Amino acid sequence: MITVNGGMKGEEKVRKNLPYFIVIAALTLLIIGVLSTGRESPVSTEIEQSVTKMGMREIEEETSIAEESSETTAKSAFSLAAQNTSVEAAEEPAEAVLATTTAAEGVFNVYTDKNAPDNHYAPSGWMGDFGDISLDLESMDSPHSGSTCIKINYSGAATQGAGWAGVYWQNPPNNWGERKGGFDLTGYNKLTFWARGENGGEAIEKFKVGGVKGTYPDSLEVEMGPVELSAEWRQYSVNLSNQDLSYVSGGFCWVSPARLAPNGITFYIDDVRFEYDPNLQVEEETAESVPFNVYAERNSVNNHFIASGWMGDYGDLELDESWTADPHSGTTCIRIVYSGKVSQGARWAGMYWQNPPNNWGHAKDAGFDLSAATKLTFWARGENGGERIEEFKMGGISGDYPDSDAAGIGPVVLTPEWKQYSIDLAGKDLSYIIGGFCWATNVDVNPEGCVFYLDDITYE
Ligand SMILES: [Ca+2]
Ligand SMILES: [Ca+2]
Repeated sequence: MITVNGGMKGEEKVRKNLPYFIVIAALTLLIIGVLSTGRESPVSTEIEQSVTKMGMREIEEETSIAEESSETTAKSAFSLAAQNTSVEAAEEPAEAVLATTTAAEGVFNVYTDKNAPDNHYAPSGWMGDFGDISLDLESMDSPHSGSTCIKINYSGAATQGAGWAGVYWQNPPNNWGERKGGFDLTGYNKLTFWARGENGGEAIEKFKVGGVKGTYPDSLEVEMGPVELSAEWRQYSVNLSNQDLSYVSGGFCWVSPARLAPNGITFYIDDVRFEYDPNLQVEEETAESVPFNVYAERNSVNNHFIASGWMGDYGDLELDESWTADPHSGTTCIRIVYSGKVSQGARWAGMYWQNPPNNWGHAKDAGFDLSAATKLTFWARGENGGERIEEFKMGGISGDYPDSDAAGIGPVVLTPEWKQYSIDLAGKDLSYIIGGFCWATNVDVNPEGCVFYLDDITYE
């Protein structure tokens, strides 16, 4: 399981505030539209129309927007679904819809095309740095099907300070589990979607089905990722076999951290739908294949652990994971400065690469099964040579959900040239690894501190 780097504690708050933000934004747009042009808002995405319909009924009645708005939204299936929900008729219609689509074509659409009559969810759930997101539901830029696809730009600018962003496709729109909604999708066993990046190489940390909490929580939460998109359309699949699909209000979701979009990314999505595949097997929890990187390059989607666990005199440490001078591979390596100033009085310092970030053993179902690995290799060099690292290790984090084992080497005296080191993992239980890599040293063997570099930290 991959978890978004940082900011997750703020997710609930942002979620709760977000609908009001969208309502206010939609109201503003509508008023501006009415005042300036005498017509409805020029921004005519379905999300805003749906919000208008659901959240601004009083205002609609007071102004004369209502007729135009309902005429427009009547074309959108999820607005109809939202109206159904608002009269507490959620479950029966959902089952009826399921039966119809199963018999007719075996698919249940989240999105196929702008104004398609069977789009069942609205991309209304903007999360995290929602100001970093722009979303075009009717992009005509080489859609995979029909005349339109969804175009998403994520600037990665961390406008709200969360450091991540994402969008849920919800039913009814803006429902974070406070209201009954969604669909009983029992009988479907996978979600498929088509995606492409503007240039290729865009990384999305995860796509999800379900996972909305609240009073009426989704009956499942399944994640897939990370995904590195290609410039050509490609179909992706989320295996839902053996999952409880009896209540799905969050039909589809993408979430990604800003660190994977340092210069912003633009990507496209089309033909998101639930399907039944009679040949699909239940997905076993399988070990990761090797090589498996802890770190290879800055912002790489293949970096699987985060250097979040600073220990001892953490105030003595500086970390730069984008160091461009003389990397071992690619264009970047890691530079670590240990000042040896004993800022916290510990006289030692160290750093864990964790999954998810800051996981000291409290996170359930975290980390990776690295049973396929027989060694952990990494490249290191010292600024001057002679820097002494007391221990390089993996695993060893305790807690309620601890690492399944630990292994290490040391002390290691670094050379000024890159040199590869290896930690033997033969015979180790690597079935649950949350602390992917670690180093530690102390001021007694580095009285003036030290500067050293790491690159290509890899399970093999
Ligand atoms: Ca389409
Ligand atoms: Ca590198």
